[in-house]
Amino acid sequence: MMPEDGAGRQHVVGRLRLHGDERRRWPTETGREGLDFTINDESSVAVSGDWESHGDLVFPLVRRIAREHPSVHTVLHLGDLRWVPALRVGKRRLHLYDGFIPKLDEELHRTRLRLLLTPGNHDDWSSLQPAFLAHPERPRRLTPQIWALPRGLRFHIGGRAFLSFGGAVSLDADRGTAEVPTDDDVRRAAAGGSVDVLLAHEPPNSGIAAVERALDANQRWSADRLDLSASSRSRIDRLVDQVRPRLAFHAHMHVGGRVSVGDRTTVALSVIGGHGNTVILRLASLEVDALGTAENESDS
Ligand SMILES: [Mn+2]
Repeated sequence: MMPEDGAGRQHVVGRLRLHGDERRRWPTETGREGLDFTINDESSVAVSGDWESHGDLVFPLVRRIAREHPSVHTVLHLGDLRWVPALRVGKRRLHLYDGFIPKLDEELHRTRLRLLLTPGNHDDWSSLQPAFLAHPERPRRLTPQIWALPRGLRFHIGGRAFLSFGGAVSLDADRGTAEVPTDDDVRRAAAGGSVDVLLAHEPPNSGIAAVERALDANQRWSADRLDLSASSRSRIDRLVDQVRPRLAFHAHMHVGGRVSVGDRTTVALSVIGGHGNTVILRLASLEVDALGTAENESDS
Protein backbone atom coordinates (compact mmCIF):
# COMPACT_ATOMS: atom_id res chain seq x y z
CA MET A 1 0.00 0.00 0.00
CA MET A 2 1.24 3.46 -0.84
CA PRO A 3 2.06 5.59 2.21
CA GLU A 4 -0.05 8.70 2.69
CA ASP A 5 2.66 11.20 1.99
CA GLY A 6 3.59 9.23 -1.13
CA ALA A 7 0.01 9.54 -2.41
CA GLY A 8 0.01 13.25 -1.58
CA ARG A 9 3.21 13.79 -3.44
CA GLN A 10 1.89 11.95 -6.49
CA HIS A 11 -1.10 14.29 -6.53
CA VAL A 12 1.10 17.37 -6.24
CA VAL A 13 3.47 16.25 -8.96
CA GLY A 14 0.54 15.38 -11.24
CA ARG A 15 -0.90 18.88 -10.97
CA LEU A 16 2.53 20.33 -11.69
CA ARG A 17 2.71 18.99 -15.25
CA LEU A 18 2.06 21.60 -17.93
CA HIS A 19 0.97 20.61 -21.41
CA GLY A 20 0.96 22.54 -24.69
CA ASP A 21 -1.10 25.70 -24.28
CA GLU A 22 -0.82 25.60 -20.48
CA ARG A 23 2.92 26.13 -20.82
CA ARG A 24 2.33 29.12 -23.12
CA ARG A 25 -0.19 30.78 -20.77
CA TRP A 26 0.92 34.29 -19.75
CA PRO A 27 0.60 35.55 -16.16
CA THR A 28 -2.33 37.72 -17.26
CA GLU A 29 -5.91 37.40 -16.13
CA THR A 30 -7.03 35.63 -19.32
CA GLY A 31 -3.74 33.84 -19.86
CA ARG A 32 -3.38 35.63 -23.18
CA GLU A 33 -0.18 37.28 -24.33
CA GLY A 34 0.32 40.76 -22.87
CA LEU A 35 2.56 42.77 -20.58
CA ASP A 36 -0.20 44.22 -18.40
CA PHE A 37 -0.33 41.57 -15.68
CA THR A 38 -3.04 43.34 -13.64
CA ILE A 39 -5.59 40.93 -12.16
CA ASN A 40 -8.92 42.51 -11.15
CA ASP A 41 -7.44 45.98 -10.62
CA GLU A 42 -4.76 44.81 -8.20
CA SER A 43 -3.96 47.60 -5.73
CA SER A 44 -1.05 45.98 -3.90
CA VAL A 45 1.46 43.18 -4.37
CA ALA A 46 3.83 41.30 -2.07
CA VAL A 47 7.57 41.60 -2.71
CA SER A 48 9.80 38.94 -1.21
CA GLY A 49 13.51 38.08 -0.93
CA ASP A 50 15.50 34.84 -0.88
CA TRP A 51 13.49 31.72 0.12
CA GLU A 52 16.34 29.21 -0.38
CA SER A 53 13.94 26.23 -0.49
CA HIS A 54 13.10 26.55 3.26
CA GLY A 55 9.57 25.15 3.04
CA ASP A 56 9.03 25.04 6.79
CA LEU A 57 9.31 28.85 6.87
CA VAL A 58 8.03 29.68 3.38
CA PHE A 59 4.69 27.82 3.37
CA PRO A 60 3.40 29.52 6.56
CA LEU A 61 4.53 32.85 5.08
CA VAL A 62 2.54 32.23 1.88
CA ARG A 63 -0.55 31.43 3.97
CA ARG A 64 0.04 34.55 6.06
CA ILE A 65 0.25 36.79 2.97
CA ALA A 66 -3.07 35.37 1.76
CA ARG A 67 -4.74 35.66 5.17
CA GLU A 68 -3.59 39.16 6.08
CA HIS A 69 -3.71 40.65 2.57
CA PRO A 70 -6.65 39.03 0.77
CA SER A 71 -6.51 41.60 -2.04
CA VAL A 72 -2.95 40.56 -2.95
CA HIS A 73 -2.81 38.12 -5.90
CA THR A 74 0.85 38.47 -6.83
CA VAL A 75 4.14 37.72 -5.12
CA LEU A 76 7.06 39.42 -6.86
CA HIS A 77 9.92 37.20 -5.82
CA LEU A 78 13.45 38.56 -6.06
CA GLY A 79 15.26 35.30 -6.55
CA ASP A 80 16.90 32.31 -4.91
CA LEU A 81 13.84 30.17 -4.55
CA ARG A 82 16.38 27.49 -5.52
CA TRP A 83 14.21 26.63 -8.48
CA VAL A 84 15.55 23.68 -10.42
CA PRO A 85 13.60 21.54 -12.89
CA ALA A 86 12.61 18.01 -11.90
CA LEU A 87 15.20 15.34 -12.63
CA ARG A 88 13.99 12.46 -14.78
CA VAL A 89 14.90 9.12 -13.28
CA GLY A 90 13.51 6.45 -15.60
CA LYS A 91 9.77 7.19 -15.75
CA ARG A 92 9.79 9.11 -12.49
CA ARG A 93 10.45 12.75 -11.76
CA LEU A 94 12.56 13.63 -8.78
CA HIS A 95 12.14 17.08 -7.19
CA LEU A 96 15.11 18.34 -5.22
CA TYR A 97 15.03 20.00 -1.80
CA ASP A 98 12.33 17.67 -0.46
CA GLY A 99 9.95 18.67 -3.25
CA PHE A 100 10.06 22.38 -2.35
CA ILE A 101 8.89 23.62 -5.75
CA PRO A 102 5.86 21.29 -6.14
CA LYS A 103 4.87 21.95 -2.53
CA LEU A 104 5.25 25.70 -3.02
CA ASP A 105 3.17 25.56 -6.18
CA GLU A 106 0.45 23.73 -4.26
CA GLU A 107 0.46 26.40 -1.49
CA LEU A 108 0.24 29.15 -4.12
CA HIS A 109 -2.60 27.32 -5.85
CA ARG A 110 -4.52 26.93 -2.59
CA THR A 111 -4.05 30.58 -1.65
CA ARG A 112 -4.75 31.81 -5.22
CA LEU A 113 -1.43 33.56 -5.50
CA ARG A 114 0.83 33.65 -8.53
CA LEU A 115 4.56 34.12 -8.16
CA LEU A 116 6.62 36.12 -10.65
CA LEU A 117 10.28 35.25 -10.20
CA THR A 118 13.17 37.62 -10.86
CA PRO A 119 15.73 34.80 -10.75
CA GLY A 120 18.70 34.84 -8.39
CA ASN A 121 22.08 33.18 -8.73
CA HIS A 122 20.69 30.11 -6.94
CA ASP A 123 17.97 29.49 -9.49
CA ASP A 124 18.98 27.12 -12.26
CA TRP A 125 20.51 29.22 -15.05
CA SER A 126 21.47 26.12 -17.05
CA SER A 127 17.72 25.83 -17.71
CA LEU A 128 16.74 29.50 -17.54
CA GLN A 129 19.42 30.90 -19.88
CA PRO A 130 18.47 28.89 -23.00
CA ALA A 131 14.77 29.54 -22.34
CA PHE A 132 15.36 33.30 -21.99
CA LEU A 133 17.61 33.42 -25.06
CA ALA A 134 14.87 31.71 -27.10
CA HIS A 135 12.13 34.03 -25.76
CA PRO A 136 13.51 37.20 -24.17
CA GLU A 137 10.15 38.89 -24.72
CA ARG A 138 8.03 36.71 -22.48
CA PRO A 139 7.89 35.14 -19.02
CA ARG A 140 8.68 31.45 -18.79
CA ARG A 141 6.01 29.45 -16.96
CA LEU A 142 7.80 27.06 -14.62
CA THR A 143 4.78 25.59 -12.83
CA PRO A 144 1.04 26.38 -12.90
CA GLN A 145 1.54 29.24 -10.38
CA ILE A 146 5.17 30.31 -11.02
CA TRP A 147 6.64 32.32 -13.91
CA ALA A 148 10.30 33.30 -14.37
CA LEU A 149 10.97 36.75 -15.84
CA PRO A 150 13.77 37.18 -18.40
CA ARG A 151 16.45 39.74 -17.55
CA GLY A 152 15.23 43.09 -18.88
CA LEU A 153 11.51 42.22 -19.08
CA ARG A 154 9.17 45.16 -18.55
CA PHE A 155 5.57 44.74 -17.46
CA HIS A 156 2.72 46.59 -15.73
CA ILE A 157 0.62 45.85 -12.67
CA GLY A 158 -1.96 48.33 -11.41
CA GLY A 159 -0.74 51.05 -13.76
CA ARG A 160 2.87 50.84 -12.56
CA ALA A 161 5.82 50.05 -14.82
CA PHE A 162 8.14 47.31 -13.54
CA LEU A 163 11.51 46.15 -14.84
CA SER A 164 12.80 42.71 -13.84
CA PHE A 165 16.58 42.27 -13.87
CA GLY A 166 17.56 38.91 -12.43
CA GLY A 167 20.90 37.27 -11.72
CA ALA A 168 23.88 38.11 -9.53
CA VAL A 169 27.46 37.09 -8.90
CA SER A 170 27.70 34.18 -6.44
CA LEU A 171 29.99 35.16 -3.58
CA ASP A 172 30.58 31.72 -2.10
CA ALA A 173 31.61 29.85 -5.27
CA ASP A 174 32.17 30.19 -9.03
CA ARG A 175 28.96 29.04 -10.71
CA GLY A 176 29.78 30.23 -14.22
CA THR A 177 28.72 33.34 -16.09
CA ALA A 178 25.07 32.62 -16.98
CA GLU A 179 23.95 34.00 -13.60
CA VAL A 180 25.75 37.32 -14.09
CA PRO A 181 24.13 40.35 -15.78
CA THR A 182 26.32 41.82 -18.54
CA ASP A 183 26.93 45.34 -19.86
CA ASP A 184 24.78 44.38 -22.86
CA ASP A 185 21.98 43.29 -20.54
CA VAL A 186 22.11 46.73 -18.88
CA ARG A 187 22.06 48.51 -22.26
CA ARG A 188 19.09 46.49 -23.49
CA ALA A 189 17.19 46.83 -20.22
CA ALA A 190 17.79 50.58 -20.02
CA ALA A 191 16.76 51.24 -23.62
CA GLY A 192 13.08 51.32 -22.70
CA GLY A 193 13.53 54.38 -20.47
CA SER A 194 12.35 55.05 -16.95
CA VAL A 195 10.26 52.72 -14.78
CA ASP A 196 8.45 53.03 -11.48
CA VAL A 197 9.87 49.89 -9.88
CA LEU A 198 13.10 47.96 -10.48
CA LEU A 199 13.20 44.32 -9.33
CA ALA A 200 16.74 42.95 -9.06
CA HIS A 201 18.46 40.12 -7.25
CA GLU A 202 21.88 41.83 -7.25
CA PRO A 203 22.00 44.99 -5.09
CA PRO A 204 23.02 48.42 -6.34
CA ASN A 205 25.46 50.37 -4.14
CA SER A 206 22.73 52.39 -2.48
CA GLY A 207 24.37 52.87 0.90
CA ILE A 208 22.14 50.57 2.96
CA ALA A 209 24.26 50.04 6.10
CA ALA A 210 23.25 46.39 6.65
CA VAL A 211 24.23 45.51 3.06
CA GLU A 212 27.61 47.24 3.42
CA ARG A 213 28.22 45.42 6.71
CA ALA A 214 27.39 42.08 5.07
CA LEU A 215 29.95 42.78 2.33
CA ASP A 216 32.56 44.01 4.81
CA ALA A 217 32.23 40.86 6.92
CA ASN A 218 33.75 39.05 3.98
CA GLN A 219 36.28 36.61 5.46
CA ARG A 220 34.44 33.64 3.95
CA TRP A 221 34.47 35.08 0.40
CA SER A 222 37.53 35.23 -1.88
CA ALA A 223 38.94 38.48 -3.21
CA ASP A 224 38.12 37.32 -6.76
CA ARG A 225 34.45 36.76 -5.96
CA LEU A 226 34.23 40.11 -4.13
CA ASP A 227 35.78 41.92 -7.14
CA LEU A 228 33.30 40.29 -9.53
CA SER A 229 30.47 41.15 -7.15
CA ALA A 230 31.61 44.79 -7.00
CA SER A 231 31.61 45.12 -10.79
CA SER A 232 28.20 43.44 -10.99
CA ARG A 233 26.80 45.84 -8.38
CA SER A 234 28.18 48.80 -10.31
CA ARG A 235 26.24 47.54 -13.36
CA ILE A 236 23.07 47.72 -11.27
CA ASP A 237 24.08 51.28 -10.30
CA ARG A 238 24.27 52.16 -14.02
CA LEU A 239 20.89 50.60 -14.63
CA VAL A 240 19.38 52.58 -11.73
CA ASP A 241 20.93 55.81 -13.09
CA GLN A 242 19.35 55.18 -16.47
CA VAL A 243 15.87 53.90 -15.59
CA ARG A 244 15.51 56.12 -12.51
CA PRO A 245 13.06 53.94 -10.54
CA ARG A 246 11.09 55.50 -7.69
CA LEU A 247 11.60 52.15 -5.95
CA ALA A 248 14.46 49.69 -6.43
CA PHE A 249 14.10 46.33 -4.66
CA HIS A 250 16.89 43.80 -4.32
CA ALA A 251 17.72 40.61 -2.42
CA HIS A 252 20.88 38.40 -2.42
CA MET A 253 22.68 39.85 0.63
CA HIS A 254 20.27 38.16 3.09
CA VAL A 255 19.80 41.37 5.11
CA GLY A 256 16.94 43.85 5.15
CA GLY A 257 17.21 47.62 4.97
CA ARG A 258 16.01 50.73 3.25
CA VAL A 259 17.47 54.05 2.15
CA SER A 260 15.87 57.07 0.47
CA VAL A 261 17.56 59.83 -1.50
CA GLY A 262 15.11 62.52 -2.55
CA ASP A 263 12.01 60.73 -3.84
CA ARG A 264 13.92 57.52 -4.72
CA THR A 265 14.03 54.57 -2.36
CA THR A 266 16.05 51.35 -2.36
CA VAL A 267 14.75 48.39 -0.35
CA ALA A 268 16.92 45.37 0.55
CA LEU A 269 14.88 42.26 1.37
CA SER A 270 16.30 39.76 3.84
CA VAL A 271 16.47 35.99 3.62
CA ILE A 272 13.38 33.99 4.70
CA GLY A 273 13.15 34.03 8.49
CA GLY A 274 15.05 37.32 8.73
CA HIS A 275 13.49 40.69 9.52
CA GLY A 276 12.05 42.24 6.36
CA ASN A 277 11.91 39.27 3.99
CA THR A 278 8.51 40.28 2.62
CA VAL A 279 6.84 43.66 2.20
CA ILE A 280 3.58 44.88 0.73
CA LEU A 281 3.87 47.42 -2.09
CA ARG A 282 0.87 49.69 -2.56
CA LEU A 283 0.74 50.44 -6.25
CA ALA A 284 -1.15 53.76 -6.22
CA SER A 285 1.19 55.48 -3.76
CA LEU A 286 4.29 53.25 -4.18
CA GLU A 287 4.40 53.01 -0.39
CA VAL A 288 6.09 49.96 1.09
CA ASP A 289 4.55 48.46 4.23
CA ALA A 290 5.65 45.71 6.57
CA LEU A 291 3.72 42.49 6.16
CA GLY A 292 0.57 42.50 8.28
CA THR A 293 0.00 46.26 8.15
CA ALA A 294 -3.74 46.72 7.67
CA GLU A 295 -4.58 47.79 4.14
CA ASN A 296 -6.27 51.09 5.15
CA GLU A 297 -4.21 51.82 8.20
CA SER A 298 -1.89 54.47 6.77
CA ASP A 299 -4.20 55.92 4.14
CA SER A 300 -4.47 59.26 5.98
MN1 LIG B 1 21.62 35.13 -4.18
